[in-house]
Amino acid sequence: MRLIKAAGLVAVSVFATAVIADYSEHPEAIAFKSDLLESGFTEAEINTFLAGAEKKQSIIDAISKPAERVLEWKDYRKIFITDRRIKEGLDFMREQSETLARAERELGVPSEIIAAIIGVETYYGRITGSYRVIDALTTLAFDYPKRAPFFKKQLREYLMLAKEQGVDPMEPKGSYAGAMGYGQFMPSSYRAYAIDFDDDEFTDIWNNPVDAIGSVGHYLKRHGWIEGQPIVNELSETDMVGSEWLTSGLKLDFTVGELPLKRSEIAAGLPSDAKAKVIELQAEAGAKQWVVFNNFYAITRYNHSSMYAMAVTQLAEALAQGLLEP
Ligand SMILES: [Ca+2]
Repeated sequence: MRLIKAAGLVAVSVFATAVIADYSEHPEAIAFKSDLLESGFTEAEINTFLAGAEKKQSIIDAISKPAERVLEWKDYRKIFITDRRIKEGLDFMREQSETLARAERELGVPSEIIAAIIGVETYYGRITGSYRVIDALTTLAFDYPKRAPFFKKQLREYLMLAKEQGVDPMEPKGSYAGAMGYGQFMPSSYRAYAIDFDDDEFTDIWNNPVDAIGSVGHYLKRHGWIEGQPIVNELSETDMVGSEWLTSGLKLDFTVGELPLKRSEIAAGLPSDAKAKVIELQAEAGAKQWVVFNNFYAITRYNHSSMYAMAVTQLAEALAQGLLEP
């Protein structure tokens, strides 16, 4: 009798584990399901998506430790500003020169900035992520409470995107956070900002570099990129400002006129009411400062990090320079 009871308990606990592993039965998924029903999915569809999704501990481990939070600039920079990334970027820019030129003309964002973003994100589309997007988004929506509201929204957007595009949601792959394609767009950004840049009536930033280039340019334009304006200017040691001017966060807290800039060239011809701030990062030789402008802020809308925007800017400079060389 005892043995049978014990065996029964074991069976129950195995069953309970199995239930939690299936996202269609996960307690967190119940409210989510009713949201999706309102977005036009059937209960059977939703259950199929969620039951087919797998929880991945490696995703939770990865998101708990993004590079921006643990590295200093001198080490972060070494990941992105490399001979290889510059060389592959020049190849990409030559292959896609027509599309990049058209994006620059129509969207006002320089070719090398678009290329640099795609280069930093995915090595120009070569490494776009190996997790199934459905696994990444369900794991983070239901088993990572800290960001659950954000990832529930992204999961909903993803399923809507797949439906709109006629794509099986169990197929696409992406980063551990569910970012997809050349430019690593999250599902909500895909739906809001990706564009069909080759006019084949399918917006494909997963596999189509033309749509990806147009979409990255469009994203920056919609996030306030101003054509022809500078991004950043490095301050020499004698131009550096006092620490009281180093505000936290990414928002441009000052105007060019308010900052104690010692030479007018530092603001690169911007009007005195143009927004700006000074950031300080740890370079090889110690602390370094840069004054950053509107277009730097626009790049941080892609990834909320000064180091990210600085890496994109410096990679873009290296690419522009490389194109001039024979
Ligand atoms: Ca297209």
